[in-house]
Amino acid sequence: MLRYLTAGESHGRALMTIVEGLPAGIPLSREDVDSELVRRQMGYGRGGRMAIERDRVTIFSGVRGGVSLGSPVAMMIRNRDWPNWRGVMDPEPGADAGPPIRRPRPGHVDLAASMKYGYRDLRDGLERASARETAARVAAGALASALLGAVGIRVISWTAALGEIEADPDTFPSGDDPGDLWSRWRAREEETALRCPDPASEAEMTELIDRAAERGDTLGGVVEARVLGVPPGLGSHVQSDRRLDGRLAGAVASIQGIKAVEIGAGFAGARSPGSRVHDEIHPPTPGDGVPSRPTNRAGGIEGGITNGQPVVVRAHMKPIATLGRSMASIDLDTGSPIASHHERSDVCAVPAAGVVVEAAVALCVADALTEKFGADTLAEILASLQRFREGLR
Ligand code: EPS
Repeated sequence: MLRYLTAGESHGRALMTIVEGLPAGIPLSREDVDSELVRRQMGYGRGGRMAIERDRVTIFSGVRGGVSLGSPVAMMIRNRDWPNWRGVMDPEPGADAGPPIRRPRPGHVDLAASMKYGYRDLRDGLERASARETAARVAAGALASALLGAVGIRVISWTAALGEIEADPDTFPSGDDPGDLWSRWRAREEETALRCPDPASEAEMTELIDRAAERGDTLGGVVEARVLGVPPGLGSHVQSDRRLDGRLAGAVASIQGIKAVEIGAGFAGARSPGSRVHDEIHPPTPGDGVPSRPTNRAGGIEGGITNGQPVVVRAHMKPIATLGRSMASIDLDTGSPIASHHERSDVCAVPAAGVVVEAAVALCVADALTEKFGADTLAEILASLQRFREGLR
């Protein structure tokens, strides 16, 4: 129902996205997108590029007078670094692209893309594989979040671990009111260096980043995202590609650097007996047709369908593949061992990844929402959702 594409190279002229299937009638402004782009650029541990870029969107279509039209929304984010790369990245023939990169970096797309596409210059693959592309995903996700926000669903995320340092789960944002929790954490996250709710762990994490930077090394971590106010009934058990857990895992694992995705208890659940994993079912609180659950180890999804509990997704990010120092590699011209190519890069982008995970999750949940409750207008979705909730009581 709701789908999107992105285009653009990291050091090309711009990044673009087209979002198709966004219902009509959603209040939407450029500022709604820009504020998400700004959040993605924050966080200790980013490299020189973040000092250059000031991501802002231009909306070309699908929105009129601050309201979505139901038609495709086309958006563009200019790369401010482009003038520095014009010669290297110019689409026109005859440009001076400079010497080709022939020393693949372990962990990056370099080697695999050169074998698949026959690239001679590894830049032909790395430019598109770059996590710069996530700016366009975040722009697309901001539209999905506007739809979700209009029906009372909020997506939040935070840094749960960085390198070997785990934040204390007791510090994670909690509360029953999605809007209130969302705005409280939004206000708090601005004061944090790493979008981590645990100040003691965050101090250790920033120190770890400093030490990695000194060594020319990089770090990964874990992001936790929660979808609050999500109704039961999104996704389906009837076919593999309709299961919401599979769709979420696929969307999140497709983010640059993400190597594992957990739903709810995830990895820990696999190591525990069923009696300590499955969430017992208790009668609904009066006035609410949704049976209550004293725990939420399922992460809000059972059988591929939301059960009315918050959806909990954890994304595990590997360390950035571009290091400030070299690793063993080969020269693709001679096949002989040589140190890998290294470029200016980030030390750690886990805080930014959290904002990207939010976008991916929002797009997935908004897609499932329109599937169940209508895809043409916001008014239709609101009415249908209200009828569904009444039917549960
Ligand atoms: C990236 C390498 C760095 C990051 C970039 C992702 O860029 P550069 O090679 O220009 O220094 O800063 O991330 C962004 C530009 C961004 O907006 O997030 C990579 O190779 O993935």
